[in-house]
Amino acid sequence: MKLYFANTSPYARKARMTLFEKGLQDRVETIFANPFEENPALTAANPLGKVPALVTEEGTAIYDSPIICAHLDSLAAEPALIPEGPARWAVLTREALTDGILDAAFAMVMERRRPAEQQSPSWLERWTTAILRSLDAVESDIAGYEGALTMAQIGLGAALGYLDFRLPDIDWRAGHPKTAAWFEAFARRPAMRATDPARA
Ligand SMILES: N[C@@H](CCC(=O)N[C@@H](CS)C(=O)NCC(=O)O)C(=O)O
Repeated sequence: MKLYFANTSPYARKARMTLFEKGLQDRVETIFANPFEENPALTAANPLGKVPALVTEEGTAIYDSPIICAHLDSLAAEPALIPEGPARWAVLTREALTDGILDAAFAMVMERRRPAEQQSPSWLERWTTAILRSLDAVESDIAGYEGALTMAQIGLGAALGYLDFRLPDIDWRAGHPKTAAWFEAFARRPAMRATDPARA
C-alpha cells in the first residue's frame, strides 16, 4: 500500500495514527506529498488533490480520511477502532464531529493566509463559533471518548493537536477542562508522539 501524506496535515495524521495503532506500518509506504504543489501521483490517487490518499495493494485508491481509516481498521482485527452494533454509529458520528472541527480549523488557517483586507471576519467568526460549540459537545460527552481506543479518540487527538499547532489563540482549553485533561493523557500515546506536527 501507499499512503500520500503531509506531516502537518491533521487528516493525514489520523491515517498515520491508525497505521501505528493497528501495527500496519510495515505494509505501507508513506510518501510525502505537498497538496499545494503540482503532484501527478497524488492527483492520480485523489483527483481532489488532497492528503491523505491511500492506494491499496490491488491498486485501488481510497480517500478521504474516515474512509482510509475504516479501510485500515478492516485489515487487522485488533484493536477494533470501529465497533460493530449500535456503538458503531456513535463512534462514527463522534469521528464526524472531530472531522468537522478540523474542517472549520483548516478553513480558518487558509483564510488567515490571505491578505488581511481579503479575509472575511464573519466567516472567521462562524468557524470559531463552530469549533467552540463542537468542543462544548465533546466536553459534555467526554465519556464517549474514554475506554478502548476508537476512531473517535483518534479524530479528537488529531483535532486538538491541530488547534494547538495552528490556532493556539483560540485557547480551546478555556471552558473545556475535561477535554483538556483527556488530551493531556491521550497526547502521551506513542502514536500521537510519532505523528506530532511540531516535531516534523
Ligand atoms: N475531508 C478530507 C480533508 C483532507 C484535506 O483537506 N487535506 C488538506 C491538507 S490538511 C489538503 O490536502 N488540502 C489541499 C486542498 O484543499 O487543496 C479528509 O478527511 O481526508
